[in-house]
Amino acid sequence: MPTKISLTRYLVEQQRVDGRIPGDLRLLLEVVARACKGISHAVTKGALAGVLGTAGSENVQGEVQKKLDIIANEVLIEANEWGGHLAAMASEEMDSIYLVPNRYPQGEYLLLFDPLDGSSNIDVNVSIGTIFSVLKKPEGSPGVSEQDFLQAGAKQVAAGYCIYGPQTTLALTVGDGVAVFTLDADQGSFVLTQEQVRIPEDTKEFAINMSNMRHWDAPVKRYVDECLAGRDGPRGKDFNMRWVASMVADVHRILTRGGIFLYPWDKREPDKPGKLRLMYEANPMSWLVEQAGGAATNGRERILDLKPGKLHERVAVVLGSRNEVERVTRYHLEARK
Ligand code: P6P
Repeated sequence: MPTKISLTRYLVEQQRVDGRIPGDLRLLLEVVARACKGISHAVTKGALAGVLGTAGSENVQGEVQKKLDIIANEVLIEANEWGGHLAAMASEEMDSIYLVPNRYPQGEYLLLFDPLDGSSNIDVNVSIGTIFSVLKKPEGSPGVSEQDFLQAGAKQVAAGYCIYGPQTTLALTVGDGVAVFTLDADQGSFVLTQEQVRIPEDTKEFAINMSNMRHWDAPVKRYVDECLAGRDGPRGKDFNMRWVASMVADVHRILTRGGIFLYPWDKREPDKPGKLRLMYEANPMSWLVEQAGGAATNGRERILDLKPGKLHERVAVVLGSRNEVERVTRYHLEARK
């Protein structure tokens, strides 16, 4: 029976091996994982705990908040605010940043999260998840402001998600590939179940919300039309389609067996670059995908190179199997000629 490697042991070994995980970052990641266990417990109880349905409020995105959105947000705030490893937090569910209260020691890290991604799936028992991203507070900046969070995704020091599905699974990168941990309910701990995840460079599976087809830009329409044309079309092979409408579920599938995920700009809201949020959805997912050998762009540019202007800004996302993402980029460049 192989030795079970817990998340704690993995992080300690990562810390010991090359100092990639300083003590405070290791503590941060263990606290986030513990918070995800608490969220998983609330999600799993569902109707039995009266946590389904809407909370009767809206978030900064103007979206109706589900009770579990608020619960997940509170669990993450309460778990992380006292440890001394954080300077501040930012959440999809909060208009402005959350400063660690003065009664607690301040740390050097900034934690950003979408506490419960895929909320439209909560009440219908489809996988949802928590997405998180960790940045370092800029050196020498007195106090903490929203400006300190506005760093390109390439500056992340850790990123991951926890998917609440048939298993509760945590995917994590600190820059040394992607490791996946599965929650062992008997032990109550995350156990390493996959290391050095690799996304196949090619795929036959695409993920996009097809109901928006009439709103897409020409390059995206061209790419999807070619997938739909199958073996009789220019691609010479048949494709399959998946759309869970939980980014964590679609990305987890891509990390597990390859694929391409697209949430492109569309003309429903032409002044917005896309639906998904750059800082706490696209950036962490893009780093995970790149660390697993995939690619992530906004259709034209590498997402991790984008300099954010606002905390809750949105971005178009094309990520997954490298050769497919590069094809979409090529189609955008050709369309400009
Ligand atoms: P649509 C969930 O609300 C989310 O932010 C992502 O998790 C998901 O990929 C996308 O939006 C789904 O959007 O327009 O298909 O409901």
